[in-house]
Amino acid sequence: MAQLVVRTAGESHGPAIVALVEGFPAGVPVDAALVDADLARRQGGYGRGSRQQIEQDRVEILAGVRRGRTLPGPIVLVVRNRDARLETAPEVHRPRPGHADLAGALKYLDLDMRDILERASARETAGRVAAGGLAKALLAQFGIDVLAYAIRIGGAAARVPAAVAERRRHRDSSDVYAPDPDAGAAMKAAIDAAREAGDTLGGIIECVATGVPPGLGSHTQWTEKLDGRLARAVMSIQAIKGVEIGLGFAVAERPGSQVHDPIAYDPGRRDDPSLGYVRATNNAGGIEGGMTNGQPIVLRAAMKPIATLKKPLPSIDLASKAAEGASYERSDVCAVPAASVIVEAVVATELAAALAATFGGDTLRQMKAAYDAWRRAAREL
Ligand code: EPS
Repeated sequence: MAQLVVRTAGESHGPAIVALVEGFPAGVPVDAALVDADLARRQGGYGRGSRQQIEQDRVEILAGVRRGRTLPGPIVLVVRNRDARLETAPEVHRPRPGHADLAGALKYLDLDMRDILERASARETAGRVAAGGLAKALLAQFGIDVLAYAIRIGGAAARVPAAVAERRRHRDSSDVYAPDPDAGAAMKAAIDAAREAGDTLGGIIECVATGVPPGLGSHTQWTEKLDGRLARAVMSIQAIKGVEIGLGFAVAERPGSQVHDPIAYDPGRRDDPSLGYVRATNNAGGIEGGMTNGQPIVLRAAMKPIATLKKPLPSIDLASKAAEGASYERSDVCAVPAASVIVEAVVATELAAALAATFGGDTLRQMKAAYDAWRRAAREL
């Protein structure tokens, strides 16, 4: 069984963004409407720019699904670009600080940075969100749920309710995808102020995965450690500059007695994902030794402000080397809400890959049988 892997292809203004999903178990029911709902959420969120008024992202399943179920074999997902004008899009000669422009121009010895930005663009994440929709469909079969939301935009922070269902309810009625109904106004005001200043704004996204059984990932090889895999997946999202799990950077300030989560056993909770091995705190964020421990996975990502500024930062013309403002066509002011949808998708994909690796990923049926057998044995341990 091949490892579950997602690859994408496509340029921001090319004909389409494509995702190739390999190693996905056969027999998983797939609902394209649910994928489309995530694609629509990714396009939305307060602070998005005018490109999203042009695009209407929908998934087309070109291969690997029949009669609503995944087949054995690769899956191809396509999201068409409406603003497809790759051949005629103007050349870009003034690199934007913070974007891939300058590093890419020097790497590929190319004065026209159009060739770089087209693939560096966050439009690529439409493919990762589409693939994440499949991953979520697999996880749902095992009662695993992944939820991400914006907890900070610029200086405005959200309160995070204890109940995950409450977070979801608030997020789904929030323009900024925040879990706190009282935070939206301040977050939107911060975005408005940045827009008026010709500036952009970043923030922090939190992601929680519930229903995750213990033992996903592995302590045996660094490449298989789930915290490492999640960090890589999330850090690879455009504009993400930091990832933390559980307490994250705050572990540095506390002694061990205030970091590690004491272990107790409650036989009444043997049917929980924790199998009854309860923890009063979850500072580890659900991962110990590179493996899930039965507690919810908690991860946060810091997103920098978007690099394309209406009031451009100082830059140069790459050909003449003369000082000039960086290129500007149009841009989002803040894409933190959209990025929360992407974090949710890539975390779901990594968890689906770890689940398939642990319980054998040829077919859903085989995975369920292996999962049930393991659970029975674990309860009797
Ligand atoms: C992006 C630039 C903008 C964003 C784009 C990411 O596109 P354009 O140059 O066409 O205005 O809108 O994001 C998307 C198109 C998207 O769907 O997320 C960039 O340079 O990264």
